[in-house]
Amino acid sequence: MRPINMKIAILKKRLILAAMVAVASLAPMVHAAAPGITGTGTAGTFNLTAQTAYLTQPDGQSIYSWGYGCSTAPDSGSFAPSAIAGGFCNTMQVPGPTLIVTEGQTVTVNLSNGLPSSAGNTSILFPGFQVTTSGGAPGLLTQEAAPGGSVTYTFVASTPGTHSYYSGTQGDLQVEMGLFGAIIVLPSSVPSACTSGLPAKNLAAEAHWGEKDFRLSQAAYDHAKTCYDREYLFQFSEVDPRIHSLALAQVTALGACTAGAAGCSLQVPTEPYHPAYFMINGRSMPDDMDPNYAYQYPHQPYNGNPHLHPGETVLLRIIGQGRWQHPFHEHANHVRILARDGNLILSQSDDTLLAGPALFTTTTTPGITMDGLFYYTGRGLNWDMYAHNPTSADPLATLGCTPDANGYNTGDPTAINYYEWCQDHNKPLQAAPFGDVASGGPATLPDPNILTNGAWYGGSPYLGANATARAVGTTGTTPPSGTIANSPGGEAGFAFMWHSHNEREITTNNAFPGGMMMMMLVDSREFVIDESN
Ligand SMILES: [Cu+2]
Repeated sequence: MRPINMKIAILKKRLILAAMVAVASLAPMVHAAAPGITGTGTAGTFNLTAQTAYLTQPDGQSIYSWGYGCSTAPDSGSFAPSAIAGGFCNTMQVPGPTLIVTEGQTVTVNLSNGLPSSAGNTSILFPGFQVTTSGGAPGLLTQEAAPGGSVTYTFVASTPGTHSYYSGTQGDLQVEMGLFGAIIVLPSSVPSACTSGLPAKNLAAEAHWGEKDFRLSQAAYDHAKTCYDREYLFQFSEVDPRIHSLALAQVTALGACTAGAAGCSLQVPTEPYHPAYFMINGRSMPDDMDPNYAYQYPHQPYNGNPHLHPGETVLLRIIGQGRWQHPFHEHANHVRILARDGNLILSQSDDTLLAGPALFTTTTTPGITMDGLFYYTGRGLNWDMYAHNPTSADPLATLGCTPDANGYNTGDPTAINYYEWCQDHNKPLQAAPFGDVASGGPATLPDPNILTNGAWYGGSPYLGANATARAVGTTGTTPPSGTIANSPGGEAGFAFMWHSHNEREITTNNAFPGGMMMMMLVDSREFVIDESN
C-alpha cells in the first residue's frame, strides 16, 4: 500500500487509525472499482455452481463456507470493467460473481448444485425481477437444484441499479454459509448530462493525468442526476463460525450419503446467532484493502478500497447480504441516496429532481440494496488543503483559484487544484505554521518532528504535489517519516475510515482492528488512481 496522509482522519479517530495504519502497511497495493462478469457465451448467460470452499480470515482462521461460482470459466472478455486485468471466477467465491447486465437484457442463470449431498437442494432468488424457471425441483420459494442437479432461471433485467441475489432454500443456513451475490443492471441509455458539463470535465481531468476509466457505465440510472465518475460495490455480511463448524462436522460425518435418503440432511441450529466475523465483499479488514483478484484470496476476489479525487462523483452500491443491520458510516461527507432496491427516488412534484435523503450512515438492512452518490471537495475545512501561499517562490504554491457558480475552481480540468474550494484559497491551516505556507490560520499543529506517526505519516496536512516537501518542520527540513515511505512524489492523500458504526463489527473474532472497516483515500488530482491489477 502506498503512503497516506492520516492527519484529518486522526482528528476524529486517532486511536483507531494509529492501529489501522500499522495493519494497513501489510497491504501491498490498493485497488477498487466494482468488478464482475457479463456472461459466458452469450452476454447475459451465466453458468453458476454452488460449491464449498474455505474462506480466509485475517486472524488465520479458515472458515468452511458455501458460495456461488462459475461452473465454466467465463470468456476472457467477460470480465468488467475492462480496465481491470487478471480477473478470475472460481467454482466458489463469496460474494458470488457480480453479474453485470444491461437494462432490457434477457438474463439466463444456469445453476448446478455442487454442494454436499447432505446439504440438500439449493437455489437462487432474484428479488425485483419476474423470473421464469426450467428444470429443477419445486421448492418453497422457487425451483431448486437437487444435489448434482441443475435449474435454470430466466428474467429480463427490467430495472437498472444494484440488486442482490441469494439462496431461496433454507436461507437462514445457506445465506449464512455464503450463498449470495450482486447483480448490477446498467441503464440502457446514458443521459446527455453525463457527457457534458462537470462530468465531461472530470473525465478530461482523468485523461489529462493518464488515468483509466473504471466505470461500468456513466450513469447509474436513465436519469441526468445519476451520472458518476467512479463506482464501488460494498456487500455487507457476517459469519457465525459455530454454524459453519457444525455444518462441516455434519457434512463430514454424513459423507456421500444419498440425497433425500433418511438421515441425509443437516440439522444445524442457526439460533442463537453470534457472528464473530464481519465482512465487506467477503473480506475482513485489512484483507479488504488488498487488490481485487489477489492470489491469496482465491474464493474472495473482491476488495473494498475506495479512492477518489476532490470533486469526483462516486457511486456507492451498497447491499445488506447478511442477517444483521450494519450502520455503514462513510466518513468525510454524507451520501445522497439515489435508489433503494433499484427504485430511483424522485421528487413527486418534479421528476427531474432527486428526493432521496442525504445520509450520515447508510445503514445496510438484510436484503436491501442502496445506490448513493458521494463526493469530497474539502469545502468547510476552513483552510487551504493544497497549502497555497501567494508569497512562495514555489510555482505550485501560487496557483490561482477562480470560483465557478458553486465556488469551486473548475475552469481548467488539467489544473492540479482543479475543484479547489476557492473561499479557503491561500488560507493556511496553522496559526503558527511550519513550512511553506502563509501565517494566520485557524489552528496550531504540533511540530511534525515531535508528533511522530511512523512510516505512514505523510508529514503534511496538505494534499497535492510536493505539499509534503513544503510542509517541513521548524526543527528540521523534512518531516521525520517523509524520507522513508512517503516521498513527496508518492501518494499523500487524506484517509478516511469507512466502517460499521457498530464498533464491535470493526473487530475480527473480537480482536481490533478488523471486520467491517476500510479506508477511503482522497488523492490529489495529479496522483494517478490505478484500480487495475
Ligand atoms: Cu464513523
